[in-house]
Amino acid sequence: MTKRALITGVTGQDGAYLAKFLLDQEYEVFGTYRRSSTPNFWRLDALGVIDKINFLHADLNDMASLLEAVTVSEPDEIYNLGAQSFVGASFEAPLLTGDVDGLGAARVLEVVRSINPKIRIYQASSSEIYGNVANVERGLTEETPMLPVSPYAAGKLYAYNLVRIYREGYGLFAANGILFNHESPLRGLEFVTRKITNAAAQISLGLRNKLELGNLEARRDWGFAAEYVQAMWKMLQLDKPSDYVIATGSSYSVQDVLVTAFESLGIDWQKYVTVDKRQMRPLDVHNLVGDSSKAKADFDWNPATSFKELIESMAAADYDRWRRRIDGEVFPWDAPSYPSESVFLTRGPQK
Ligand code: NAP
Ligand code: G4F
Repeated sequence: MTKRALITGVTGQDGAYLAKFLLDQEYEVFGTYRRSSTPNFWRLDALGVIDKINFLHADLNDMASLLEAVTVSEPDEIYNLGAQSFVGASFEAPLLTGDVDGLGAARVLEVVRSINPKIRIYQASSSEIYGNVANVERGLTEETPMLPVSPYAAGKLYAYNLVRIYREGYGLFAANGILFNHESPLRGLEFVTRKITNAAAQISLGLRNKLELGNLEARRDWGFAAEYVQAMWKMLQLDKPSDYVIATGSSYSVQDVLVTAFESLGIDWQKYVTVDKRQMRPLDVHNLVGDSSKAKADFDWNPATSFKELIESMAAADYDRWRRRIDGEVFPWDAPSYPSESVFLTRGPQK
């Protein structure tokens, strides 16, 4: 029988790659979206899946909309990817971030517990929850104690703990994927990798001449998003639910991203980059390195794309977009596309 999956945050980077992956596995895919004044379906358009998803209007802040989405879609699996996912913004909007990222997950768990406790839940947890722990270089595991240093991470840690509590207390099949940073050409422009690759592409084409960044010394364990969404799915196919670190095992600095992206486009980053204190956070995580041995042992997950390949592919994609835009080509993100009306599931008039 065809399996049904509901993805919150389907319009985001991971939502788009996961929707594509699940459609390729012949799932029926339902995705929640938020109403906004400008359509935000460009990633799904870019991956060619915009008209293959059943869209439900729902917000993680709104319990009624989540109840409706789960009732209508009757999923076998829920992937809770929706979040205010930008760590920097969580310092400006700590209450909203806690509500969406923390209480939002609680709402999803409660809906499942009350409607159908057999639904399997994937919770998008994050390596940010570790904060600045000692001996990072040995690799952070599922056993490493967590000490968040941002409102985003505090919200995600609340969600992480609730997943564990609902799993042990109510027997739900709920799993935390503790994913380390993962990027792609579909990454939001506010995140540092894409901010750099997009600026490098513009600079190399003479469209801009400076780039302002914050903490160049911060180090992250960066992998490729399309590989990470496969791990989400694998976690929900196991006999027993558990929590898993998903990471490459190597960390690189923001400066390494700069060097790799700019060199790949034949430019010298030092001529264009300045450090802007406004891009720095009140607290920052200095270094993250994950150890995903448990994922390898339990479901044979391995990252394949190297840091260099990842950053070079993002720089090349941004260069290609700007080059073609200069040549007059119109892209989904220039002229926002909208799915056909038939894929929106609405209540319609009262019977
Ligand atoms: P993203 O591109 O920022 O996507 C976030 C998604 O959440 C978007 O679809 C967004 O909708 C949606 N959303 C925001 N607020 C919402 C709300 N109130 N109700 C419902 N949906 C809401 O993030 P991503 O990189 O795909 O990450 C996916 C998830 O993994 C997030 O939970 C993130 O925190 C977590 N995570 C990401 C990484 C990473 O490196 N990418 C690592 C660890 C964990 P709009 O399109 O309408 O804004
Ligand atoms: O790209 P970032 O904004 O990602 P960050 O904060 O690591 O968070 C991402 O990964 C988490 C997993 O660990 C996810 F949970 C989260 O949702 C998100 O996807 O920043 C990376 C590093 C930081 O140390 C930041 O201070 O880059 C540093 N940085 C330096 N200059 C900058 C900049 N970050 C941004 N966004 N912009 C800058 O100009």
